Amino acid sequence: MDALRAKFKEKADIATAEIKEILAKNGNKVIGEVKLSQIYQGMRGMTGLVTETSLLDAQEGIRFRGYTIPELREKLPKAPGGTEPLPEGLFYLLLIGEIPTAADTDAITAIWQRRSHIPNHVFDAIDALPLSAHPMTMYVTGIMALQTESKFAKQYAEGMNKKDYWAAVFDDTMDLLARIPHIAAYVYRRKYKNNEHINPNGLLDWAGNLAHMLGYTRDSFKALMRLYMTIHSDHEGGNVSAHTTHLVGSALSDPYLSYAAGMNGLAGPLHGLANQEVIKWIFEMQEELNTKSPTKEQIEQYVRKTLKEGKVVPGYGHAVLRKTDPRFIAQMEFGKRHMPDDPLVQTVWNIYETVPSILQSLGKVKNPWPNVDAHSGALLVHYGLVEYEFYTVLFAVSRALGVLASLCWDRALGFPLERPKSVTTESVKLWLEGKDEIWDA
Ligand code: CMX
Repeated sequence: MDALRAKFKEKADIATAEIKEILAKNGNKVIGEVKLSQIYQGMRGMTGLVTETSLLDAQEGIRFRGYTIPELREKLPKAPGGTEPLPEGLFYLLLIGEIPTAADTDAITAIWQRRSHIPNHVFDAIDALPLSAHPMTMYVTGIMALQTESKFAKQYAEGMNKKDYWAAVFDDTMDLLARIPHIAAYVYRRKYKNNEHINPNGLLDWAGNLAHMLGYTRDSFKALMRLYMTIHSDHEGGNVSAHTTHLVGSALSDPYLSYAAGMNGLAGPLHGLANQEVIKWIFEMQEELNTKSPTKEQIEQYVRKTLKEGKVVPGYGHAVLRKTDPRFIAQMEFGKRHMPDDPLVQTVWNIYETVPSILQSLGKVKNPWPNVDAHSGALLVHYGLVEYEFYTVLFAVSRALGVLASLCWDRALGFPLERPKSVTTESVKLWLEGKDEIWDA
């Protein structure tokens, strides 16, 4: 822990000095321009924040610290005999900016095992919710109850020097990451497995242990969890979950409060909840057509019906990406390797061959291609994890790696309270008439 923290501080000090110099020389340079339409239409394409951990290219997809997903699958350390990267290594990469050694990765596994204890009141808080509550509501309730353990909140109340914010955020980050797999598994076993819980296995890696606590023992499911946790972790800074965590953290709300806020955004159907919506939509299609393997013609008709009813096709489209999401492709490759004959997985591939041309023909959808959520559920169903309302919780566990690594950077770089300017339509009208000088200034 101390070695990782020291290495992070070393990197952050170098970056702080670099940014200071960049701003001293170039702080007045103009980056892009803001159109009126962008203010009204979700700030698409408007550069407005710095996120060090990853960068999204509309054509190529995500790069984590400069590395593509195929590169990471090759370069990041793996579990003994494993084929997929360990998320611990991905976290090291996001935090430090370098590919870790196997020893670096093992050290993080050991820290997270040591710090994984969860106080009972967290489970009591989850238990206070009705079983009918959505798993994301239970999960975020667990995170909020765990906020009692925040070192940042405690040290701030005691009067912390602002130079030390980063260290307290770092400590909370490591504690939170150590604990969230157990909270996620608790939610799953409580809601779907008769409240029969499985103790953590201190010999397993972070994602392997999550698989174990969920109750799925096959090695290939553990491999899926490692891949899943790695590819869902980060997608630069503007997406709802990352941006919300960053925004709330800028008020110096501690990492527990900031992460919980971000995950409430992930729970929206246009963002992370789309992974449950995809499988729900496919199950409904199978039921309506009375077949487990609909033909491409049947899929086409069902897609057209969905659109006619004024609904979106879940798992398709993206606010930034303009081609097939490499996270979709990574999961497709996993499916081809482990379950090529699974009818549901094949249906996902048939949907992939059907939907883009239909969405393209609408003339308004900017990206007709599948995103990460189009594929993930079918892989989980293959292993028996059919309770699709739980899927966004898995996304949330993974997303913690990215948004918390970024929060460490936010405080280490001394980023201030985020507070963009907003306008009213009245003020826009005055501005258009050349009457609102204050806004121009
Ligand atoms: N099905 C039907 N219509 C779609 C569509 C889809 N999959 N994707 C976009 N459109 C529509 C939009 O609803 C919009 O229609 P209106 O003008 O009538 O309002 C129009 O096409 C233009 O939208 P866009 O600029 O292409 O997309 P946005 O940047 O506004 O939205 C997203 C992006 C992801 C919200 C949208 O594509 C969508 O709703 N997709 C389905 C939900 C989904 O899969 N979300 C998960 C995204 C990944 C993640 O965050 O996990």
